[in-house]
Amino acid sequence: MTIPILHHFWASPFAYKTRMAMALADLPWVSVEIPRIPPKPLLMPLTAGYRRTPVLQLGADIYCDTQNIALLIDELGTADRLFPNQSKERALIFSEWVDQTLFPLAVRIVITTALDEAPKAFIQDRGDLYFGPNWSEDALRAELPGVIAQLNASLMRLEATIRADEYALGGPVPTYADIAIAYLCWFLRGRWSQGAECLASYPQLSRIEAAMTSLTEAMGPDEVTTIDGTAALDQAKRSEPTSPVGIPVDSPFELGQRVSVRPFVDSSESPVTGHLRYLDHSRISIDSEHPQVGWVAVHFPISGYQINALP
Ligand SMILES: N[C@@H](CCC(=O)N[C@@H](CS)C(=O)NCC(=O)O)C(=O)O
Repeated sequence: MTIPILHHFWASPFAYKTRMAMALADLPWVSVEIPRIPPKPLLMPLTAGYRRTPVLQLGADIYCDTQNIALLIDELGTADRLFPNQSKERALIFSEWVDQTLFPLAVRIVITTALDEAPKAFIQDRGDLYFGPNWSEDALRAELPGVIAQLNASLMRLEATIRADEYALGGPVPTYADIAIAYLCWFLRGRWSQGAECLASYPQLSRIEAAMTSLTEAMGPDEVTTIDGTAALDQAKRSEPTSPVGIPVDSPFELGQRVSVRPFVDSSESPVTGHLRYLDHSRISIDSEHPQVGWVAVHFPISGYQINALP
Protein backbone atom coordinates (compact mmCIF):
# COMPACT_ATOMS: atom_id res chain seq x y z
CA MET A 1 0.00 0.00 0.00
CA THR A 2 1.15 3.56 -0.70
CA ILE A 3 1.86 5.15 2.69
CA PRO A 4 -0.16 8.34 3.14
CA ILE A 5 1.75 11.61 3.49
CA LEU A 6 0.44 14.12 6.01
CA HIS A 7 1.16 17.74 5.05
CA HIS A 8 0.96 19.61 8.37
CA PHE A 9 2.73 21.55 11.07
CA TRP A 10 3.01 20.15 14.55
CA ALA A 11 1.24 23.01 16.37
CA SER A 12 -1.89 22.77 14.20
CA PRO A 13 -4.91 21.55 16.19
CA PHE A 14 -6.62 20.19 13.08
CA ALA A 15 -3.45 18.31 12.13
CA TYR A 16 -3.36 16.92 15.66
CA LYS A 17 -6.94 15.74 15.16
CA THR A 18 -5.84 13.83 12.06
CA ARG A 19 -2.73 12.43 13.79
CA MET A 20 -4.94 11.06 16.57
CA ALA A 21 -7.31 9.56 13.99
CA MET A 22 -4.41 7.79 12.26
CA ALA A 23 -3.19 6.50 15.63
CA LEU A 24 -6.66 5.20 16.55
CA ALA A 25 -7.02 3.49 13.17
CA ASP A 26 -3.43 2.20 13.34
CA LEU A 27 -2.58 3.71 9.96
CA PRO A 28 1.11 4.30 9.16
CA TRP A 29 1.96 7.69 7.64
CA VAL A 30 4.89 9.94 6.81
CA SER A 31 5.20 13.60 7.57
CA VAL A 32 5.83 16.67 5.42
CA GLU A 33 6.10 19.87 7.42
CA ILE A 34 4.48 22.89 5.81
CA PRO A 35 4.75 26.58 6.78
CA ARG A 36 2.26 27.96 9.30
CA ILE A 37 1.39 30.89 7.03
CA PRO A 38 1.48 31.29 3.25
CA PRO A 39 3.35 31.12 0.96
CA LYS A 40 3.22 27.32 0.82
CA PRO A 41 4.91 26.70 -2.53
CA LEU A 42 5.34 22.95 -2.02
CA LEU A 43 1.69 22.43 -1.07
CA MET A 44 -0.22 24.62 -3.55
CA PRO A 45 0.57 22.51 -6.65
CA LEU A 46 -1.03 19.51 -4.92
CA THR A 47 -4.18 21.17 -3.61
CA ALA A 48 -5.19 23.42 -6.52
CA GLY A 49 -4.55 26.31 -4.12
CA TYR A 50 -6.35 25.13 -0.94
CA ARG A 51 -4.16 26.47 1.86
CA ARG A 52 -5.53 24.98 5.08
CA THR A 53 -3.85 22.43 7.29
CA PRO A 54 -3.83 19.41 7.24
CA VAL A 55 -3.85 17.73 3.83
CA LEU A 56 -3.39 13.99 3.31
CA GLN A 57 -1.75 12.75 0.12
CA LEU A 58 -2.08 9.28 -1.32
CA GLY A 59 -0.01 9.28 -4.51
CA ALA A 60 -1.83 11.70 -6.83
CA ASP A 61 -4.98 11.78 -4.70
CA ILE A 62 -5.07 14.72 -2.31
CA TYR A 63 -7.55 14.82 0.58
CA CYS A 64 -8.39 18.20 2.11
CA ASP A 65 -10.21 18.84 5.41
CA THR A 66 -10.11 16.62 8.50
CA GLN A 67 -13.69 15.43 8.02
CA ASN A 68 -12.90 14.16 4.55
CA ILE A 69 -9.55 12.76 5.68
CA ALA A 70 -11.30 10.83 8.49
CA LEU A 71 -13.40 8.97 5.92
CA LEU A 72 -10.24 8.00 4.05
CA ILE A 73 -8.49 6.91 7.24
CA ASP A 74 -11.51 4.74 8.00
CA GLU A 75 -11.16 3.12 4.56
CA LEU A 76 -7.39 2.57 4.85
CA GLY A 77 -6.83 1.87 8.54
CA THR A 78 -7.83 -1.00 10.80
CA ALA A 79 -11.54 -1.65 10.30
CA ASP A 80 -14.00 -0.34 12.89
CA ARG A 81 -11.42 1.62 14.88
CA LEU A 82 -12.47 5.17 14.01
CA PHE A 83 -16.21 4.53 13.80
CA PRO A 84 -16.91 1.38 15.88
CA ASN A 85 -20.45 0.06 16.37
CA GLN A 86 -21.95 1.94 13.41
CA SER A 87 -20.98 5.28 14.92
CA LYS A 88 -19.85 6.95 11.68
CA GLU A 89 -22.72 9.39 11.13
CA ARG A 90 -23.07 10.29 14.81
CA ALA A 91 -19.33 10.77 15.22
CA LEU A 92 -19.13 12.97 12.10
CA ILE A 93 -22.06 15.13 13.23
CA PHE A 94 -20.44 15.43 16.66
CA SER A 95 -17.12 16.40 15.12
CA GLU A 96 -18.77 18.94 12.82
CA TRP A 97 -20.39 20.59 15.83
CA VAL A 98 -17.04 20.82 17.60
CA ASP A 99 -15.34 22.19 14.46
CA GLN A 100 -18.05 24.67 13.54
CA THR A 101 -19.34 25.83 16.93
CA LEU A 102 -16.61 25.29 19.53
CA PHE A 103 -13.40 25.68 17.53
CA PRO A 104 -14.30 29.19 16.24
CA LEU A 105 -14.79 30.29 19.87
CA ALA A 106 -11.53 28.62 20.95
CA VAL A 107 -9.57 30.21 18.11
CA ARG A 108 -10.95 33.65 19.00
CA ILE A 109 -9.83 33.20 22.59
CA VAL A 110 -6.38 31.91 21.61
CA ILE A 111 -5.76 34.66 19.05
CA THR A 112 -7.18 37.46 21.19
CA THR A 113 -4.99 36.49 24.13
CA ALA A 114 -1.95 36.22 21.82
CA LEU A 115 -2.41 39.64 20.17
CA ASP A 116 0.50 41.20 22.06
CA GLU A 117 2.95 38.30 21.70
CA ALA A 118 2.39 36.43 18.43
CA PRO A 119 4.13 37.64 15.25
CA LYS A 120 2.08 40.34 13.51
CA ALA A 121 2.07 38.44 10.20
CA PHE A 122 0.57 35.39 11.91
CA ILE A 123 -2.16 37.44 13.64
CA GLN A 124 -3.02 39.24 10.40
CA ASP A 125 -3.20 35.97 8.46
CA ARG A 126 -5.35 34.14 11.00
CA GLY A 127 -7.55 37.20 11.60
CA ASP A 128 -8.34 37.40 7.87
CA LEU A 129 -8.85 33.63 7.69
CA TYR A 130 -11.11 33.20 10.70
CA PHE A 131 -12.81 36.51 11.45
CA GLY A 132 -13.82 37.91 8.06
CA PRO A 133 -12.62 41.07 6.33
CA ASN A 134 -13.66 43.66 8.95
CA TRP A 135 -12.09 42.21 12.07
CA SER A 136 -10.12 44.44 14.45
CA GLU A 137 -7.97 43.84 17.50
CA ASP A 138 -10.16 46.18 19.56
CA ALA A 139 -13.34 44.28 18.69
CA LEU A 140 -11.67 40.95 19.52
CA ARG A 141 -10.60 42.31 22.92
CA ALA A 142 -14.03 43.80 23.67
CA GLU A 143 -15.78 40.55 22.78
CA LEU A 144 -13.46 38.21 24.70
CA PRO A 145 -15.52 37.85 27.94
CA GLY A 146 -18.66 37.02 25.96
CA VAL A 147 -16.77 34.54 23.77
CA ILE A 148 -15.40 32.77 26.87
CA ALA A 149 -18.95 32.65 28.27
CA GLN A 150 -20.19 31.05 25.02
CA LEU A 151 -17.40 28.49 25.09
CA ASN A 152 -18.15 27.55 28.70
CA ALA A 153 -21.86 27.22 27.95
CA SER A 154 -21.12 24.63 25.26
CA LEU A 155 -18.40 22.82 27.24
CA MET A 156 -20.75 22.55 30.22
CA ARG A 157 -23.48 21.06 28.05
CA LEU A 158 -21.02 18.64 26.46
CA GLU A 159 -19.60 17.61 29.84
CA ALA A 160 -23.12 16.85 31.08
CA THR A 161 -23.69 14.34 28.24
CA ILE A 162 -20.73 12.11 29.14
CA ARG A 163 -20.92 9.48 31.90
CA ALA A 164 -17.87 8.72 34.05
CA ASP A 165 -16.88 5.38 32.55
CA GLU A 166 -17.93 5.97 28.95
CA TYR A 167 -16.67 7.69 25.85
CA ALA A 168 -18.41 10.61 24.12
CA LEU A 169 -21.02 8.59 22.22
CA GLY A 170 -21.82 6.44 25.25
CA GLY A 171 -19.77 3.35 24.40
CA PRO A 172 -16.87 1.51 26.06
CA VAL A 173 -14.40 2.28 23.25
CA PRO A 174 -13.36 5.62 21.76
CA THR A 175 -14.59 6.91 18.40
CA TYR A 176 -13.78 9.87 16.18
CA ALA A 177 -16.10 11.94 18.43
CA ASP A 178 -13.60 11.57 21.29
CA ILE A 179 -10.85 12.77 18.98
CA ALA A 180 -12.93 15.90 18.32
CA ILE A 181 -13.12 16.58 22.07
CA ALA A 182 -9.41 15.90 22.48
CA TYR A 183 -8.13 18.22 19.77
CA LEU A 184 -10.23 21.08 21.10
CA CYS A 185 -9.03 20.55 24.70
CA TRP A 186 -5.40 20.13 23.51
CA PHE A 187 -5.64 23.47 21.70
CA LEU A 188 -7.22 25.31 24.66
CA ARG A 189 -4.81 23.79 27.18
CA GLY A 190 -1.68 24.36 25.10
CA ARG A 191 -2.36 27.79 23.65
CA TRP A 192 -4.46 29.72 26.17
CA SER A 193 -2.90 30.72 29.48
CA GLN A 194 -6.21 30.00 31.27
CA GLY A 195 -6.92 26.82 29.31
CA ALA A 196 -5.88 24.37 32.03
CA GLU A 197 -7.93 26.25 34.62
CA CYS A 198 -10.96 26.32 32.34
CA LEU A 199 -10.71 22.58 31.59
CA ALA A 200 -10.35 21.69 35.27
CA SER A 201 -14.13 22.31 35.48
CA TYR A 202 -14.73 19.57 32.92
CA PRO A 203 -13.38 16.25 34.29
CA GLN A 204 -15.02 14.03 31.66
CA LEU A 205 -13.70 16.12 28.77
CA SER A 206 -10.24 16.16 30.38
CA ARG A 207 -10.34 12.37 30.89
CA ILE A 208 -11.17 11.84 27.22
CA GLU A 209 -8.48 14.31 26.16
CA ALA A 210 -5.88 12.40 28.20
CA ALA A 211 -6.98 9.01 26.81
CA MET A 212 -6.78 10.24 23.20
CA THR A 213 -3.54 12.14 23.72
CA SER A 214 -1.88 8.97 25.00
CA LEU A 215 -2.54 7.43 21.57
CA THR A 216 -0.08 9.79 19.93
CA GLU A 217 2.72 9.48 22.47
CA ALA A 218 4.93 7.54 20.05
CA MET A 219 4.10 9.88 17.18
CA GLY A 220 6.05 13.05 17.84
CA PRO A 221 8.39 14.81 15.42
CA ASP A 222 11.29 12.56 16.57
CA GLU A 223 9.47 9.28 16.01
CA VAL A 224 7.70 9.86 12.70
CA THR A 225 9.42 9.50 9.31
CA THR A 226 9.74 12.90 7.70
CA ILE A 227 10.24 13.60 4.00
CA ASP A 228 10.61 16.95 2.32
CA GLY A 229 7.92 18.64 0.29
CA THR A 230 9.68 18.11 -3.05
CA ALA A 231 9.70 14.33 -2.49
CA ALA A 232 5.93 14.50 -1.98
CA LEU A 233 5.52 16.49 -5.21
CA ASP A 234 7.66 13.89 -7.03
CA GLN A 235 5.50 11.09 -5.66
CA ALA A 236 2.37 12.83 -7.02
CA LYS A 237 4.08 13.37 -10.39
CA ARG A 238 5.01 9.68 -10.66
CA SER A 239 1.45 8.59 -9.78
CA GLU A 240 -1.99 8.77 -11.35
CA PRO A 241 -5.12 9.45 -9.30
CA THR A 242 -6.80 6.14 -8.45
CA SER A 243 -9.96 7.48 -6.77
CA PRO A 244 -13.34 6.91 -8.46
CA VAL A 245 -14.76 8.95 -11.34
CA GLY A 246 -18.52 9.59 -11.63
CA ILE A 247 -21.62 11.07 -10.03
CA PRO A 248 -23.53 8.20 -8.42
CA VAL A 249 -26.22 10.49 -6.92
CA ASP A 250 -28.82 12.98 -8.21
CA SER A 251 -26.88 16.16 -8.76
CA PRO A 252 -27.23 19.63 -10.27
CA PHE A 253 -23.60 19.33 -11.43
CA GLU A 254 -22.14 17.42 -14.37
CA LEU A 255 -19.07 15.29 -14.76
CA GLY A 256 -16.15 17.23 -16.27
CA GLN A 257 -17.81 20.59 -15.64
CA ARG A 258 -15.59 23.37 -14.27
CA VAL A 259 -16.45 24.16 -10.66
CA SER A 260 -15.12 26.16 -7.75
CA VAL A 261 -15.02 24.87 -4.17
CA ARG A 262 -14.45 26.87 -0.98
CA PRO A 263 -15.04 26.56 2.76
CA PHE A 264 -18.50 28.08 3.40
CA VAL A 265 -17.28 30.69 5.88
CA ASP A 266 -16.45 34.38 5.80
CA SER A 267 -12.75 34.13 5.10
CA SER A 268 -9.92 35.61 3.07
CA GLU A 269 -9.16 32.42 1.19
CA SER A 270 -9.74 32.01 -2.54
CA PRO A 271 -11.87 29.20 -3.95
CA VAL A 272 -10.10 26.35 -5.73
CA THR A 273 -11.17 25.45 -9.25
CA GLY A 274 -11.01 22.32 -11.37
CA HIS A 275 -13.01 19.83 -13.42
CA LEU A 276 -15.60 17.79 -11.58
CA ARG A 277 -14.31 14.22 -11.27
CA TYR A 278 -16.56 12.69 -8.60
CA LEU A 279 -19.48 13.74 -6.44
CA ASP A 280 -21.60 11.95 -3.87
CA HIS A 281 -23.28 13.13 -0.66
CA SER A 282 -20.08 13.29 1.34
CA ARG A 283 -17.25 14.04 -1.10
CA ILE A 284 -16.46 16.16 -4.15
CA SER A 285 -13.32 15.48 -6.18
CA ILE A 286 -11.88 17.78 -8.81
CA ASP A 287 -9.17 17.15 -11.41
CA SER A 288 -6.43 19.74 -11.35
CA GLU A 289 -3.21 20.07 -13.32
CA HIS A 290 0.04 21.74 -12.33
CA PRO A 291 3.44 21.52 -14.04
CA GLN A 292 5.12 20.30 -10.85
CA VAL A 293 2.75 17.38 -10.28
CA GLY A 294 0.84 16.71 -13.52
CA TRP A 295 -2.80 15.74 -12.96
CA VAL A 296 -4.00 15.27 -9.40
CA ALA A 297 -7.44 14.59 -7.93
CA VAL A 298 -8.24 16.96 -5.06
CA HIS A 299 -10.95 15.83 -2.64
CA PHE A 300 -13.16 17.96 -0.37
CA PRO A 301 -16.15 17.24 1.86
CA ILE A 302 -19.58 18.45 0.72
CA SER A 303 -20.71 19.48 4.18
CA GLY A 304 -19.24 22.88 5.04
CA TYR A 305 -18.01 23.58 1.49
CA GLN A 306 -19.71 25.59 -1.25
CA ILE A 307 -19.55 24.27 -4.83
CA ASN A 308 -20.31 26.72 -7.64
CA ALA A 309 -20.57 25.94 -11.35
CA LEU A 310 -18.19 28.03 -13.47
CA PRO A 311 -18.87 29.19 -17.03
N1 LIG B 1 -12.31 22.56 8.28
C1 LIG B 1 -10.88 22.43 8.18
C2 LIG B 1 -10.21 23.47 9.09
C3 LIG B 1 -8.71 23.42 8.98
C4 LIG B 1 -8.05 24.66 9.57
O1 LIG B 1 -8.67 25.72 9.70
N2 LIG B 1 -6.77 24.49 9.90
C5 LIG B 1 -5.98 25.61 10.37
C6 LIG B 1 -4.76 25.09 11.10
S1 LIG B 1 -5.19 24.30 12.58
C7 LIG B 1 -5.43 26.35 9.18
O2 LIG B 1 -5.59 25.91 8.07
N3 LIG B 1 -4.79 27.47 9.40
C8 LIG B 1 -4.23 28.19 8.32
C9 LIG B 1 -3.06 27.52 7.68
O3 LIG B 1 -2.55 26.50 8.17
O4 LIG B 1 -2.61 28.05 6.65
C10 LIG B 1 -10.48 21.00 8.56
O5 LIG B 1 -11.25 20.31 9.25
O6 LIG B 1 -9.43 20.54 8.09
